[in-house]
Amino acid sequence: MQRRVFLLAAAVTAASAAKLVQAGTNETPISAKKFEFHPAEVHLKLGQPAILVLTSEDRIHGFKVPDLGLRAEIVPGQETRLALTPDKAGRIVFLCDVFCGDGHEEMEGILIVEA
Ligand SMILES: [Cu+2]
Repeated sequence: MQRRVFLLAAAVTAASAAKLVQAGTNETPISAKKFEFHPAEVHLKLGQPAILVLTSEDRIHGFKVPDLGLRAEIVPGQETRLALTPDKAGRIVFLCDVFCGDGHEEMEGILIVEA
């Protein structure tokens, strides 16, 4: 079954993204640095709009969720906001897709969508 994702905004400025934030939308911060995401495990609710607020502590990283067809770049000094509404419960891997050094291949985390 094909997953549907409502991508409202990718890599937009915090100012314009703020207009998209609606009451009840969960904001989840995720920070990136060589070679990890923190938190590496993010819990989302099935069917509930969420915004991932991505920041980097050191250099440009990527944030890719292959199963959802989502990706963004995380640039130091900026917030990258990704809006999504998970429509399927389960575990979804996210990873860095911008080569950032020797530990790049292990730089990943997981979205856990709970029903
Ligand atoms: Cu990387």
